Amino acid sequence: MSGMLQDTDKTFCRILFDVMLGKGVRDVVCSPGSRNAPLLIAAASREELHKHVVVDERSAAFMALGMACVSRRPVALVCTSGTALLNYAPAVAEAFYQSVPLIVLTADRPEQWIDQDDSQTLRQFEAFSNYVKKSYEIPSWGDEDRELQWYVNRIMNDAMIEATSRRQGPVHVNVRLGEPLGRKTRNPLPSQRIIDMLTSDTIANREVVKELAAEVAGSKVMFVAGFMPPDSRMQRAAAEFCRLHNVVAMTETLSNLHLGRYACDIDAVLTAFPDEELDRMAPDLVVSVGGSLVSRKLKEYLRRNSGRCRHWSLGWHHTTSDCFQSLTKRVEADPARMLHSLYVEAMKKPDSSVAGFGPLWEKAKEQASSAKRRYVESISWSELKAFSMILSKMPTTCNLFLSNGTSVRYAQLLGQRLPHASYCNRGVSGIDGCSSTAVGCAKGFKGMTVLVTGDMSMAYDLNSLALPDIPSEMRIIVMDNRGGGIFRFIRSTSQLEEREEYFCAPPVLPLRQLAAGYGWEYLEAGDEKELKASLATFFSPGNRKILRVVCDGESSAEILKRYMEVRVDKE
Ligand SMILES: Cc1ncc(C[n+]2csc(CCOP(=O)(O)OP(=O)(O)O)c2C)c(N)n1
Ligand SMILES: [Mg+2]
Repeated sequence: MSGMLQDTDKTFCRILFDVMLGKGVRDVVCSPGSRNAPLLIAAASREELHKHVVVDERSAAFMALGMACVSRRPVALVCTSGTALLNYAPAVAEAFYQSVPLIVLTADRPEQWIDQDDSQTLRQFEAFSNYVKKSYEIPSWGDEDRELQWYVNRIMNDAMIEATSRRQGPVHVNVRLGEPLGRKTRNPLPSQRIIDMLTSDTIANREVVKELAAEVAGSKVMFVAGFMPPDSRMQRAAAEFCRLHNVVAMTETLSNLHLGRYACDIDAVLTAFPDEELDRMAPDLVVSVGGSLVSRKLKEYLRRNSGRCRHWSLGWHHTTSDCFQSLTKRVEADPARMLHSLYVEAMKKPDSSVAGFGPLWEKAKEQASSAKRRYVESISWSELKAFSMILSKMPTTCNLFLSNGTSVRYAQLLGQRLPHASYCNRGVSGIDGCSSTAVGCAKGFKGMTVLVTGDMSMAYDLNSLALPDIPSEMRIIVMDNRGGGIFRFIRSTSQLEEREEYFCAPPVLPLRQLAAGYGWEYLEAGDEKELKASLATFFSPGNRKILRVVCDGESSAEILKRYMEVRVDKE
């Protein structure tokens, strides 16, 4: 998108301007200064932009306001550091209350130079926080770093979406810039990704939906579902959408979607084949619903293939959430209705060139699942074994509450037989209140609620046992592997000599005594035979029960690692 003129060598500034152009900005009101030199050069080198140079920032901002009022397009403002930006304040406040989109770009010094008696610096970040829809900050370092370039692209897209969506208004982007400021380049910059925002109003237009559905029909689609409460409308919509031959479903346990043979065992299939083979099977369109994902493998896979893939996120988000680094559409509308509409239209025009995509994954999934199943059947006493026994015996009428650590991951590996509903505190994934949240869930459900938790999480939230009126239909299974077992598994900590003392940190957990004190029946199992015997009565109605399952943490982590290494044999 950068024109033929020489551009600033500050890549971040070039990205900011290219995203603004892609999002429809045509006018920039520029005020002179040195700190903002890269921003002024970027504006000057873009022929598509009309530049208006105004020295007095107060008038500049009011003039921009007037232009945006009449053109109904966002207008950008560029000024230098220091008091310059404070002169924007009256017009920014007026724009906020008139709901006019102004894109306020202010140049700033690198963070380490703020409040250091260097000239023309003041605390700029969030200077307009009461009068803008959102404040952003661009760092002064990492101009060549691809991840930071993705970040700048994403936040500028978000800034433009904020300014122009729902009730419109000004946004503030504070751009930190280090010296040298006036250097230029002729190196081309790849064209910038533009993220579209579609609201219920946009998709009320049938032509828009038809166009989107045509794109779905012609693409290799991966449907990805993160955590969601159970919802029968969503269940129906997802089930029909995933019947399209060009769609593969990656639905996590916590999505509460039950798609039977249409769903993949996510971690099984993504660990059963070499990366190159999986990359050859990569989708070109990801359609996602729900919250954050448990599966690190799936996130890594989609990020690795982000260059060749578009991502449409359906549902309501508080910001531009670009987990797979390939977001191209935020569809802020009822996701079940959207999926249904896409299905109905896509069904009418199936595209044979992508019809093999679903079956390709289905075959891979079957091969992977059976290889992993054979492995699980072969293993000795371990957490993986214990989980497979527990989940196969748990009545499907139960609500399952999982704690963070490995519990939520094991359930996903082995969750083919899904319970009535599955929950976990995955909003921010803390181990602090899992048991208390599970008690709350039990209070809201007439049937049985089963909490499966780790020993550290249980020890953390012992107060949960003292909560009032815990229903008798509550069950707690504590997987006792002597502390944070996840740290014996994950790459970053598993090999550290500090691991056991500083990370796993086995807790003191006198569960038998606590159970007696708080009026719970107590069971304990340390091998397959004992677990089988405990499970025979554990899920029967009656008293509240706690089952402690004792496994060796180290060998369990090894067995889990080996599960991840089981590959599908070449035919
Ligand atoms: C409040 C809080 N503190 C720390 C963490 C980091 N953390 C994640 S998992 C974990 C260990 C959990 O151990 P446990 O409950 O025994 O489960 P396991 O890993 O053994 O399955 C810790 C400390 C966190 N998620 N939340
Ligand atoms: Mg543990």
